[in-house]
Amino acid sequence: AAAGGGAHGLSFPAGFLWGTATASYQVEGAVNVDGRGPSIWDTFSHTPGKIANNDTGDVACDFYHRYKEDTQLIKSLNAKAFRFSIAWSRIFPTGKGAPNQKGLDFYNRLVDELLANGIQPFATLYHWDLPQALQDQYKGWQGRETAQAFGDYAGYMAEKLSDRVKHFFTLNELWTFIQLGYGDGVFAPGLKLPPAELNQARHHAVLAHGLAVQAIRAHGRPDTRVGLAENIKVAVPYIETPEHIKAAEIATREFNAGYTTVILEGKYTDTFLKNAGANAPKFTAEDLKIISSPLDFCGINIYNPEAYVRAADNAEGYEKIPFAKSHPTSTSKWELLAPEVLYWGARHMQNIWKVKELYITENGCSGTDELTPENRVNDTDRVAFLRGYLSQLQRAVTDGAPVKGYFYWSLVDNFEWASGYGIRFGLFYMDYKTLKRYPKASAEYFRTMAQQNAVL
Ligand code: PNW
Repeated sequence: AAAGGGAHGLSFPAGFLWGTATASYQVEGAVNVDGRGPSIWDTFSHTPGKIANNDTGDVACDFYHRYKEDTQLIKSLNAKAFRFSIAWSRIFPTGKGAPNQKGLDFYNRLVDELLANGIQPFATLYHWDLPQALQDQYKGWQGRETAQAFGDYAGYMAEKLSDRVKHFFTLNELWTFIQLGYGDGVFAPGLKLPPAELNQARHHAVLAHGLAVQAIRAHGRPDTRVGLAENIKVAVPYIETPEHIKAAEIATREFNAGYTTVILEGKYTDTFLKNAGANAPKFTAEDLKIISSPLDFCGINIYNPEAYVRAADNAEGYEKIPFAKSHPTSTSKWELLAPEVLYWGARHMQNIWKVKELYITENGCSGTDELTPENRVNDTDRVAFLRGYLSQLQRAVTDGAPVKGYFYWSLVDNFEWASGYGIRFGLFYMDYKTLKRYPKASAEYFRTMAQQNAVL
């Protein structure tokens, strides 16, 4: 057998970490249990017309009570890592002030259960369920105070969990919760802010990331490691020649100017500031230093390319090629399928920003999964997705990209935000009436890949 891999297939290096991911509001349920405070997603999902079918996360997958059963599912996949998120309002019901021990105890139990089963916990501190009190008091991310409160909460979590949790992520997908929540109004808190205010909210989010990095360093054990989990907007070179690859790097840097680029470079790009003009965010040099606090690793969530690009003789140095109307998607219409995005996402992180350690913190495929009378789910689309995307990831690693692990989104079908329960990403099918979990064909596929450490 090849080093660390199977006799057949495309092998990964020994020690490559296989995992799956979830997020608190999408799976936990138990929203009124043990002192949890309300979050903006409780408010949003209970506002009629905001979520498909008016679904809410009130019960979700009841992970709060079934985490032991789900730990066994993770184990059955041969996964050695699990990425989950902590509900801020379980720990600080109003976002700050006195901590809620019962909320902390849940994450203590979860972490202990994972470790007892040989699964490394990777904890995300913010996956969009902002305490409602911070929305009411400070207008959420529009207020600089929210960034400060996040830093304090992050430090507290590092102090309490870093004896057992060695990898923390600050914020999950800044682009998504800022753009969709404060710009387009389709995610909580459902705002459509004008550009200047949107830019300021985004600035507070990147600032919160930096403050959290510093707080985790200050309060965590010396071996605590911290990174970001951002859905980097990837430009894919439409032909893999040096000129188009260069163009894709230029484009990727600009696509992420308000997020990953400012975090990793410590400044907003000239083009970003020029385009924003009078609407540019207000910030200090000290802010930029905090925002760009050094990281131990980067997590990237990747599903689809932002664009295919080609080199161009214009001021930008690149040109987007519009997607064909017939470009295939998963059942999520935004998820334009392109396996090579995983290759280029990893390579850009390495080539543009010299990142030394990377994890794919999310990647997954939504489908129309149905349970057959024999209790099977024949998700051939997801199996094809995994083979295609993982082949490209294996190519990236073979070419030297420092990718140390892969987390499939998601372990189980769950509350898919504004799409409710109708869109399914899981390796396990959720029967929402009984809350029984059933392995899909893709679970068997994943389990074999993880076991052989190779794409098969
Ligand atoms: C990510 N878009 O969300 C999130 O991190 C997960 O919580 C989510 O379940 C997963 O991807 C699948 O959607 C996104 O509209 C939601 O471009 C929407 C978009 C992107 C990412």
